[in-house]
Amino acid sequence: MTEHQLPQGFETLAIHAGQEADPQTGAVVTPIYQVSTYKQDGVGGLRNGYEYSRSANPTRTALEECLAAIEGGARGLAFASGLAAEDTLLRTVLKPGDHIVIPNDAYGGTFRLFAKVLTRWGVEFSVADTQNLAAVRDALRPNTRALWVETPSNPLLGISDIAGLAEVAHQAGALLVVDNTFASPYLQQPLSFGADVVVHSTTKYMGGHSDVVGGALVAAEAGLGEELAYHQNAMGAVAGPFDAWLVLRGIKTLGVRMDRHSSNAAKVAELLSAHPKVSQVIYPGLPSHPGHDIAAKQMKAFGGMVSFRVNGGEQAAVDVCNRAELFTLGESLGGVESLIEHPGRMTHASVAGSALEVPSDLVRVSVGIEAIDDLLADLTRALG
Ligand code: PYR
Repeated sequence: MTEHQLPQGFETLAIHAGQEADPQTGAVVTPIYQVSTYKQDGVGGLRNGYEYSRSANPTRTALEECLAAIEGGARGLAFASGLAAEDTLLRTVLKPGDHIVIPNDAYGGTFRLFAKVLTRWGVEFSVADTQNLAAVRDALRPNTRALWVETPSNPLLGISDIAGLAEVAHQAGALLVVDNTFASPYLQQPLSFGADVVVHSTTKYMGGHSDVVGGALVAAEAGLGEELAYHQNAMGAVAGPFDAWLVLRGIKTLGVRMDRHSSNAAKVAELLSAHPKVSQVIYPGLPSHPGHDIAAKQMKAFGGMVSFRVNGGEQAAVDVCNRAELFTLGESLGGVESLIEHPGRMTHASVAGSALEVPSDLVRVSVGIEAIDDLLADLTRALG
C-alpha cells in the first residue's frame, strides 16, 4: 500500500484488503495460485516466503489478510472447513485436563466435536446458558481455559452479551471465543467487544453462494495468531487455493448481501408473527426477542436467519419444510438462495438426547436475497 494510506471503511477493506494488482500481469483480482511448491533461488532462498502450499499460498494469504482486516484482528487464518478451524483452535489453546464452557445452543457439529472427540483427548467441558452471565460464572472451574459462544446461536438465535462474557472469561483467566458465522463481520465484530478469537464457517455468509466449504479463525493478538498459524501448518487442515479464492470473492459483496438478507428476514419474521399456524417466531430483530436490546447494541442489523415453531408438533414442522419450493430444503445457510430445514432431524440430529436438544416443532430458514414477495408467497403456501 502507499504511504498516503486513507482510512478505510468495511466495504473498502472487504474488496481490497490483502489484495493488490498482480505484480506480473496487473490482474485486478488475486489469481488462483493452484500450486503445491515454489522454486527456490538456491537452497533456502525462498521468494516472498513461499515454500510449500500447506504452509502458505498466495491466494490463501490474500484471504487471510482480508479476514484479519474485516474482523479487526491481528491475524486471519483460512481452513478447509469451519470444524477444521475449530479443531485447530481447540487443540492450540487446550491441553488434556483443561476445561471449556460451551453454550447450551450451538451448531450440532460443534457440539459433536466437543462431546465425542475432544473428551477422548482428555478435555472437559460444561454446558451453560451463555445468555445468562451468572450461569456462565457458575460453570467456571479452576481449570477453565476457554469460554465458547455463538451469537446469534444456531438454531435458536439466542443473543449473548459479548462484552459481558469477555469480562467473565478474562476474570477467570480464560479466552473468549466467538463463533461469528451467523452475523458475519459486516454485522458484528466480536473482537471490538473484547473477544480473543473469532471463528467462522466461511461456507456461509462469507462465501455467500453455497459453492464452497471453508473455515476461518481471526485472533485479536499477534502472539495467539502466531501460535494458531503454527498449528494450522502442523495440523494441515488448510483451505485450498480455489476455495480460498471463492471465499475472497464472496467477501467483496458481503455488505450489500447482508443488508438485503437482513431486510428480507425482517419481513419474513413479520409475516410469520401474524400467521395462525406459527406458535413462536425467533428473530433478534423482533422487540419480543429477549436479546433484542443486546443485539441492537452489538449488531449493525439483525441478520438473515429466522427460526419458528409450528402448531401441530414435529410432523407439522416437517410438512412445512417438505412443502416449501423456493425455500430449498437443505442444510447450511448464508447463501444468496433461501434454504429451509428441520434442525431436529437435520443439522442438529447429533445433539438428540443431550442438553442441546432443540424443539421438535422448530423450523429454521436462511432467508436469501430473492424478491421478497416471492419468498413470502412460498412460506405462506408451505404453511398451508
Ligand atoms: C448448519 O446448517 O447449521 C451448518 O452449519 C451446516
